[in-house]
Amino acid sequence: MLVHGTCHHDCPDSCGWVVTVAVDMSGDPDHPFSRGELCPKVNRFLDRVHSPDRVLHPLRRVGAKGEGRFEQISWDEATTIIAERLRSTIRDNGAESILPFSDAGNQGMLAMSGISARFFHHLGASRLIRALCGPTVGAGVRMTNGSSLGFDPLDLEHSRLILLWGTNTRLTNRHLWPTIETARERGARVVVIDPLRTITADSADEFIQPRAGTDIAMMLAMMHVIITEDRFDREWIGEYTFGFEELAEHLTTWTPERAAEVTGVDAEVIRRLARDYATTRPAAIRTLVGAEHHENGAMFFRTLACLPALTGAWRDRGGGLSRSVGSWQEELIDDAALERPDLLAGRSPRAINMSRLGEALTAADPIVRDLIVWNANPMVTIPNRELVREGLEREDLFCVVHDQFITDTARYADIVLPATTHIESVDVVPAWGHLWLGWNEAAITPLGEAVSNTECFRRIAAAMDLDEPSLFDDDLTLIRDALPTVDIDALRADHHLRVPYPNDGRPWANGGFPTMTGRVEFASDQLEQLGHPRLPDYIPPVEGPAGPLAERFPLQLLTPKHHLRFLNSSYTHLPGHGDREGGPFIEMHRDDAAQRGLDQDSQAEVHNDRGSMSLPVRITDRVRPGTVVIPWGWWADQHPDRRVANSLTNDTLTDWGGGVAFSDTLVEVRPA
Ligand SMILES: Nc1nc2c(c(=O)[nH]1)N[C@H]1C(S)=C(S)[C@@H](COP(=O)(O)OP(=O)(O)OC[C@H]3O[C@@H](n4cnc5c(=O)[nH]c(N)nc54)[C@H](O)[C@@H]3O)O[C@H]1N2
Ligand SMILES: Nc1nc2c(c(=O)[nH]1)N[C@H]1C(S)=C(S)[C@@H](COP(=O)(O)OP(=O)(O)OC[C@H]3O[C@@H](n4cnc5c(=O)[nH]c(N)nc54)[C@H](O)[C@@H]3O)O[C@H]1N2
Ligand code: SF4
Ligand SMILES: [Mo]
Repeated sequence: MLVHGTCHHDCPDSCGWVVTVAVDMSGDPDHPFSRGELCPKVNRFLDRVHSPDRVLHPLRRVGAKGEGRFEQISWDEATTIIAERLRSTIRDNGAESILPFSDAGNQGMLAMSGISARFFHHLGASRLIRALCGPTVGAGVRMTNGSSLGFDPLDLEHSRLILLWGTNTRLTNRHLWPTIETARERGARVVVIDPLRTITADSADEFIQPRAGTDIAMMLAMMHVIITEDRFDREWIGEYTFGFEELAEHLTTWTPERAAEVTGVDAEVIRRLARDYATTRPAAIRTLVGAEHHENGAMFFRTLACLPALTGAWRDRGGGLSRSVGSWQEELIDDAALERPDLLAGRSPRAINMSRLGEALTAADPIVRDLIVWNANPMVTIPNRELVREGLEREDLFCVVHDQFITDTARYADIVLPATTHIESVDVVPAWGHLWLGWNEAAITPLGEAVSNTECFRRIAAAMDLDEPSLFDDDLTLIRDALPTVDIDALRADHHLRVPYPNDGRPWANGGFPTMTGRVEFASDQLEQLGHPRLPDYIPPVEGPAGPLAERFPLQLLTPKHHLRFLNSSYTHLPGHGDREGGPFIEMHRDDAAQRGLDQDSQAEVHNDRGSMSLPVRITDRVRPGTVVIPWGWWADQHPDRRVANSLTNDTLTDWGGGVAFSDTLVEVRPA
């Protein structure tokens, strides 16, 4: 029997798959975006499903927190323990002492939300600001355009100039690469702008390498050139933008020479890039998430969004800004029906930013007494992770983790609950890298006693004797309620559905920007009222080469996605994945290594005030001197000192949008 599904990973490609039940799983050749291919992460998905390390039963901790020793208990025992604890917390401390914590380990609509959201709303628990990945990009673009909607990435095939700005397409969005190759065959030039020479940069026509976190200066200088050389689109600007004169005035001092000093990119390169961008049509900027992880992350995207407005690039199909298309999909989803915020019944519990989990667990008032984690592995994925560990070690903290494996986070749980994999439960997957909403049919019955995220919270709600009926809606009811305009039976039969999108592929060609002025806002009253500069501006990060910590910690650390066989923190521990990627390392420029008495394969100690870790050195020319790289995703087990890349990273929040500045991290390195 063949069963169709859609990959659930937090990955823009949301590939279609076909499971030949119990035997095989492969790409769905009829999927319009992934066209029959999966990827080196998910090609072995059945090995993950049937891994001997799967958690298949509820477990109770018997060792110390972090030790990873558990005993099997029944679902009844587990939910009774959880229910008693949550009830006593609500009675003694109030529901805000309960913190739900989840991310996008499974980005299915029901896996991400639904019963869990209703359950915590009903309790009045603390709310989680889930803004680690993407919302800052949207918040930045919205301050310029009033909307975060960009153009369909498949329309890049019409582009003649493609700037891949802070995105590693060949690694992170691999099924888009054929479209870029098609554009090239038709004459497009591809320019990669990244502080790292990635595999995407290796395949580009041109690679421009600014210092991390400095691109805004380059964008300002590009706009300076476009304006001073009279290469802007006067007519489009007149019709559809606000604040051009102010912007032009503000940019007079932003010469390419000034930007060159900040970015390290030659002034002539910036000048030529600006001219190419302004004179080639259609000109596309393609970006995803990576560049938001800076103190000025939202300003990066607010400034980036000014470029296509200046040149009128939005006029053309294949011109403008292309980013996550999640917002096109979200227009189909009735969040209120899915999450039922009305169950808060007038209460307004505090909101805790997920990137500050360490602080929340060690310093919040009222104290976090109970932490419920699903779809997430914060001990690997959250910055300033040693503070997260300190919090999880608290003897008075009660922690529940619902996952498929004993992750670094699950090791600290009092109760571990077994989670299904995506082929074991029904869901709908809203993609953020293409315009098809995917159906996911359960292909096999759940292994062992594993349950889906919705069923997990139905069971906890039942054990608490809650009588709110919507906490017990079944999955198909949830799906029908959340997608009121979608023909669910047709979606189920066809496996995917294209979401509404302008037929001519030019979403902003004729304006319609939903800002206060109804125009693209080069100058923003709203930002000014919020205490930010009203015009695009470059503000150097506090934890940057020009900041106060640079004397003690002179090297900028990047911790990017890098491994073909990893998807965030998932897979690193599975055979055929971590073992084939060889193990963690730090990449350094030869000069930085030599200055510190280090060479290829020397053991280095990397440290700052947040933590330290020991890693073998790889000499690389992928980075400029002054930048070092620790590829991210490895677990503590894979490091002799049980530290991970996020032991070092910065948990300062972004300027706005609620994201976090992982990539403004300073370190020093010495021989271990
Ligand atoms: N230093 C550094 N840190 C980063 C990043 C970086 O580039 N550098 N990237 C950041 C980004 S962009 C992101 S999105 C986050 C990702 O952070 P996470 O979303 O936390 O990471 P994942 O590994 O994708 O998934 C977490 C867990 O979800 C579990 N899971 C999968 N399916 C299910 C399910 O159906 N139910 C349940 N209950 N669990 C399930 C997996 O087994 C896994 O343990 O990390 C961020 N952290
Ligand atoms: N193989 C694989 N694919 C994945 C993932 C994975 O873990 N593995 N994770 C998935 C997830 S959760 C996400 S969010 C997407 C992310 O997809 P992308 O956004 O494409 O990937 P990132 O690696 O986060 O960042 C892209 C690039 O931004 C660069 N960058 C960092 N700071 C700056 C800066 O200041 N300026 C510029 N110009 N560039 C900068 C980094 O060096 C990196 O090469 O990938 C998804 N796909
Ligand atoms: S992880 Fe991404 S590329 Fe791989 S199968 Fe899933 S959606 Fe496709
Ligand atoms: Mo992400």
